[in-house]
Amino acid sequence: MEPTHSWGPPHPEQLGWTLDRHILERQRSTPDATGDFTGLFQSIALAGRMIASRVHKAGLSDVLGRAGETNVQGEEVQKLDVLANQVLVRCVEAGGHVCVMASEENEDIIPIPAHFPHGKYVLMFDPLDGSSNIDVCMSIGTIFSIHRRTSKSGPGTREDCLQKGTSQVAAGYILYGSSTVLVYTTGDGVHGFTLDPLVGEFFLSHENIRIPKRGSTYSVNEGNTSKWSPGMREWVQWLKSDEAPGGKPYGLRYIGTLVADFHRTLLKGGVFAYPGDVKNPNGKLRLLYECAPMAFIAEAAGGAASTGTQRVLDVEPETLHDRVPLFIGSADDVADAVRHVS
Ligand code: AHM
Ligand code: MG
Repeated sequence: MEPTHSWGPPHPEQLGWTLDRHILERQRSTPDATGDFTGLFQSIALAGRMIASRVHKAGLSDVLGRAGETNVQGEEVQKLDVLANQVLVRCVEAGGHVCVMASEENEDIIPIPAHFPHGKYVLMFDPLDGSSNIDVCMSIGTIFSIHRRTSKSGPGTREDCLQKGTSQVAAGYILYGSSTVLVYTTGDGVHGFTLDPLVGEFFLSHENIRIPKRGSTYSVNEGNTSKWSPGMREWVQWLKSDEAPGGKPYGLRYIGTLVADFHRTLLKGGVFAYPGDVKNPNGKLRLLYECAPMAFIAEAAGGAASTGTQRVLDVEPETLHDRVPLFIGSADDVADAVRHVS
């Protein structure tokens, strides 16, 4: 049975539409599918459920606070960052679906131990996005990006990871918010699933998400205004004026967790920006673990993602931890941003 409507209370017959079933239907309709993608996805969803369970009782177990290290980005690592990273690696490495992984938290690639088979996919992730929000019970998330390997066989390489966003075969995120929601795309349709924590399954809740062509909110850390370029300042000033599209100022919404800010933008429209500034010309967000996967989702939902001068999906990564400025969301709002900042 095809699901009959977009999100809202599920039709009783849709109740059996789990994430597993959705991915399996896809596998059956893909000639030559081996089940590897399905297996990989099941491992990611398992990791998501495990992380969600830790996140939702974080205050009760000893997982809040700092781990006492800084990561490759020079940022303080939180205990939950470490835990989420380990959970993802352990859930995926043994499946035989991937040949290599890379994480925002690890300086170099994460090899698959030699005693496990090496598969045809490459998995990259930000295990816990929005770290600064962990200790204050705000929404946080996991972002993932899947490519096919470019090397022939054996252990995967750094080059397998350094692929443009356009080569992604799938991307998604898991938002640990008031509900846990997994959103993914394989490039043709964006679908959202909500975790029923008692059943322990993700159920289809947001079918074929389309981002509105234009929104009425902007999402940016405006505390950085003094470091912005004149074009960036002009754009935000314009959005806050009666000259803004719609004839009235846009509203400001900023959580400080990309997954949460992007999820709202995806469902309601508008624009999220993390621009470059005088100190950090490429901004803060990482191409491989944050910008490219979100750009893949945005475009598949009819939206857009730009660095201000280039389509995010066309950026060639040079290193595992490259950063790029990000303007993402409704197509018309992103076009306005690019007009001002480029
Ligand atoms: P993280 O992956 O270490 O948590 O950092 C990325 C986060 C994004 O989720 C968010 O959009 C951004 O950092 C917020 O940064 P700022 O606090 O500078 O506004
Ligand atoms: Mg992040």
